[in-house]
Amino acid sequence: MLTALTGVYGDRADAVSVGGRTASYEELLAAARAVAAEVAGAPAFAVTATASLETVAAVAGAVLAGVPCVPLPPDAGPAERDHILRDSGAALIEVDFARRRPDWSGTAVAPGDPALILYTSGTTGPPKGVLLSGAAIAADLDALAGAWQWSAEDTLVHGLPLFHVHGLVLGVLGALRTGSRLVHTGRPDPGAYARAGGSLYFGVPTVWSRVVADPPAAAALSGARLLVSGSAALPAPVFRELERLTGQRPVERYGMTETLITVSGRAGGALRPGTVGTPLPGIRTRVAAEPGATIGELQLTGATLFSGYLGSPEATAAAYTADGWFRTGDIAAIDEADGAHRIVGRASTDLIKSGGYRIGAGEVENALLDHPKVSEAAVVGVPDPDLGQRIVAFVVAEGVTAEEITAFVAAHLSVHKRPREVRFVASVPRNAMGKPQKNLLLTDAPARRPAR
Ligand code: MCA
Ligand code: AMP
Repeated sequence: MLTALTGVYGDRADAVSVGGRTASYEELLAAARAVAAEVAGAPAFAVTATASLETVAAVAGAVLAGVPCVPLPPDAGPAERDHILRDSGAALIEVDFARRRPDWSGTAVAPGDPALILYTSGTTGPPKGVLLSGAAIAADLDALAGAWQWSAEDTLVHGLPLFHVHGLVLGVLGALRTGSRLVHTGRPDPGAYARAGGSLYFGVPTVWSRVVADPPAAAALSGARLLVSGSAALPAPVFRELERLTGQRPVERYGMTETLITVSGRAGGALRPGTVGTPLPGIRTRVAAEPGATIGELQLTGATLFSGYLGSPEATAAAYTADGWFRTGDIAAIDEADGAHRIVGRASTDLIKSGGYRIGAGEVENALLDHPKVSEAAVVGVPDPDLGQRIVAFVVAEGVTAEEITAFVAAHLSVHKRPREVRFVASVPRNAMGKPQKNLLLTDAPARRPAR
């Protein structure tokens, strides 16, 4: 794709702009070829995925060389970083955007080969590597280009992290596949979105909620062609405020790291708050509801699905039903009249979505339990107006402050996995099996001051 773009728009000096630095497709291709030359033949390679041209070059280089890239969250603490590097076996490389390696001649890449390995949390245990093939990514981007009428005429603007599907697959590879200009704002701030003058904008609901809280920034987006929300549920009031302030209804779409984006509203189609549209071409969905019920687990099949969890055939098998449908773990309803999908919630409360980030309660609990003063821990996501959910940790601990506990988690895991609130309790209520009863913690656990 990048090679083709170079032929058509090679002299577009501002083809890709990230955090204020710009590059033409030719410059980006040269940097990507240097990466491809360096990693060719390796099983995988890792980069610290800062919001930078280097990360864009690394991912483009991975696709060229047919070697999967593992993007490391730049704020990942040492434990998370070590786990990802050890589990993937990827060597960490430094990308030098200015370096030229003309000796790379290219290899034949099979579309089914993994292009990315993205680490994502389950309900328990450390994050798992999700293998995404070039073919799945291409199928998804082409389906989305159709649904959103996304083309080389567009300027895509976003400021999302470059180590997840939203910012990296849609937000970088999507721009390179459609040939739209890309402006990455560094961070997804309303003011930066307003100044970027794009036609197509991506954001998680927290970003859109911050945009509507800044009416002049929202008004500046009224000239855009399409505002797209995803990664978590967009609250209906934010949807309505966006429409009021920008004159347009946002398109909502639904996806997962394991499935890529599978359900979406259409540009020019009916867009209703609380619905995420209909399946993209090539995707089939069903709701596994109990007899007589209309809501149940959303299950799906299609060409955009992952190739498995790295090194975990059991976990991969467990993610599918006996008849081969992927189990999303999301509870959904499908409108009988128009097929619009509504995501009602998650089957497990142990997967938390905060600011669009997916966080496993078990991973945070394990980090808390590593603290010598913490004897029990239970982590929950509680509703939050800005983040959707915020992480609250209930701990049994003596002689340690909430700040010390939060700092301890931050030293192990990514910043966004830190509890926003630590509540000290006398004990964690458990059922007969010893499993924490988290609903009781939220309703009636007595708060207790920590003993110093
Ligand atoms: C954060 N801070 C904290 C804590 N957490 N301080 C103390 N205790 C904590 N627990 C700090 C931060 O470091 C930051 O400091 C400041 O508080 C503000 O943090 P926050 O409120 O989190 O705001 P933010 O940093 O601006 O983050 C909001 C965000 C971010 C920008 C919306 O959550 C984000 O980028 N979300 C996107 C996630 C995403 O891309 N998900 C896609 C997954 P300082 O200001 O000093 O730095 S892919 C996916 O879901 C699928 C496939 C799909 O459908 O898309
Ligand atoms: P991740 O693997 O980080 O991509 O997180 C995937 C999860 O995000 C899904 O299983 C859903 O719970 C949630 N999600 C993504 N998009 C939406 C959406 N538009 N509405 C509600 N939930 C969403």
